[in-house]
Amino acid sequence: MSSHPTRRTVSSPRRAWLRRAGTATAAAGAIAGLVVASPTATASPSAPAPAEARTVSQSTSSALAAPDISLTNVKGHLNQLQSIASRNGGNRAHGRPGYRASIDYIKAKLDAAGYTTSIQQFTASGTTGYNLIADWPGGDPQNVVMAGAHLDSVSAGPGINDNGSGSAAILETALAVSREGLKPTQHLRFAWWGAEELGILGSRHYVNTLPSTERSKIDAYLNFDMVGSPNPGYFVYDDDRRLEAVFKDWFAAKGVSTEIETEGDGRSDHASFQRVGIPVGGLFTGAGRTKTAAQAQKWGGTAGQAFDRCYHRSCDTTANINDTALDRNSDAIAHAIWTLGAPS
Ligand code: DTR
Ligand code: CA
Ligand code: ZN
Ligand code: ZN
Repeated sequence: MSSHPTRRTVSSPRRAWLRRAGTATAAAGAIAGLVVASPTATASPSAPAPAEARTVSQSTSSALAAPDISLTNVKGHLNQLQSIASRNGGNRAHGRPGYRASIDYIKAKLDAAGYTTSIQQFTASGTTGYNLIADWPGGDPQNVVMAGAHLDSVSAGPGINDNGSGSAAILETALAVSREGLKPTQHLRFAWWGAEELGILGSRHYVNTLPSTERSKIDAYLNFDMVGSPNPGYFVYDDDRRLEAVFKDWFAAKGVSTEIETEGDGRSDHASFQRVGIPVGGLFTGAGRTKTAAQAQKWGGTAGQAFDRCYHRSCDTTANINDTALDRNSDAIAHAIWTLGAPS
């Protein structure tokens, strides 16, 4: 959705950690203090055996790297969201049964993985909407790292890239946190938003109804809206330079060049957090804009064609996904959670 809210910068001592984090390397180095224990809950059936408890000593020179996020698992979630849409009139839009079924699917996975989940109701266009909030128990409650994605589609189609891709990628990252029994220093919170397509309404409701004392604990909000576009670009939000660096450095280490996300200001759920001064970051693979020849040169794909020709159309199905882009972005999300989750 396009809107350009006035940005207010709210300084907060809690966000000093982000400044201390410096580059991603420094933050990643802090991960050495992580303690990893066997998960308390039953891991999801597709999960490998739980990791044995082990303490990563402070002296560990290399940071505790995030695990590989399985593209197969992420696409398994997309298949489920596709089936839900197919069983519910072809979409997962706000106010339609397919949206609530999508919420229920994701909540069930998180409950089984040991998350503390809650469904927040709100009204939009005269219909009940739902946000799903999932907290990973532990970590410093005064310092929260959030990752979010809108779960609603447009009414025209199943919304698999927009935004099943972001929803599935953060779901699988959250499940990996559980499988690894991660004990991050920061408190981790994941969110799936309703009614983004109506105007970023679900996340706006969440932020507007969050007490200011709770808002000030959120040190970073990471947004993932369209991360598997079929003719992908690799765009990184540039709203906060340290959050931007976490992603840029990771892609650079993989030999993938990135560009600054330029069409996003106010056009997705990060705007709800940005407008109250919370540092935001995120990833995007492109929507209706056309890929240039120069972009095709560095990223592959087709110049002169939209990043996602099925944007907001009925053809935004499981066939409308680029596997390499979805896999890379899922792994980048996990890297950001492991890095930002445990600054010293
Ligand atoms: N508003 C999103 C799609 C979108 C368009 N530009 C950006 C930039 C950054 C994130 C998302 C988007 C939607 O249609 O859901
Ligand atoms: Ca992967
Ligand atoms: Zn959309
Ligand atoms: Zn979207």
